[in-house]
Amino acid sequence: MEGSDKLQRVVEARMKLKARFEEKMQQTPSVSDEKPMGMGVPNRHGMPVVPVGQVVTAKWPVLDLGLQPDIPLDQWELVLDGAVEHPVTLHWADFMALPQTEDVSDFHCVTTWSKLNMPWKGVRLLDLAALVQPKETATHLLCYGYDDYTTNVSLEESLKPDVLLVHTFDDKPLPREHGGPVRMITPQLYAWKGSKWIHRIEFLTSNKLGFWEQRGYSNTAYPWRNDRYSH
Ligand SMILES: Nc1nc2c(c(=O)[nH]1)N[C@H]1C(S)=C(S)[C@@H](COP(=O)(O)O)O[C@H]1N2
Ligand SMILES: [Mo]
Repeated sequence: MEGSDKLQRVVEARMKLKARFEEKMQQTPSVSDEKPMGMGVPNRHGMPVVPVGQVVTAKWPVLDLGLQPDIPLDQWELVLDGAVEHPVTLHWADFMALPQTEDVSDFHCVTTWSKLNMPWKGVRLLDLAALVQPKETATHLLCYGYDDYTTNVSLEESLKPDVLLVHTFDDKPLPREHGGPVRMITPQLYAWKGSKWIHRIEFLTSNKLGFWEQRGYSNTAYPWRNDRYSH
């Protein structure tokens, strides 16, 4: 099947990159290092700063598993379930009726490109969590895309105020190739932690690995610690 050939190639290319970085990683301080690794300060202060090993791009590359699902708005659903008090399935109008947040943030892909100052609009994960109320025992999220992608994020990271489920980029609907109608963004983590075409967020009581995490990508994925792969 064409789709699975493409997936195989994507996985192989990523695994090669991982092998390449493993040696480099041993030459750099560990993730427990206190100091952020990169130029400038971590996070945003209006300065174009970039984490170690990243190159700034003006273009916006497209990365996927060889499939770009097409979800009409009237069929779009967002399922929030798992370890929560009030599981819900949101339809488009429900989602758009939630508090809307605008933010400008950076995007760091583990394949070494960073795109800076991206203007987004969407709903804070925090606001979605507030809606469903995670149980005391909830520790992580597993996010599912319509393309069967999955990625795990710790609850504390996901609740940061710049973690959004975005529907608008640069005042226009988020293009399908970039995960529209709705994708998640995780500006303080490598971008694979943000599922494109997001369909479901499952709250977990223990960590579960997502697609790339099962293949050796980092659980934590901190760009400012060069924390690309699990070790
Ligand atoms: N559903 C889904 N989400 C995904 C991916 C994917 O293949 N499928 N790729 C991830 C990776 S590795 C990155 S860098 C970003 C890429 O987003 P972009 O294609 O809009 O640049 O989406 C992330 N989210
Ligand atoms: Mo990526």
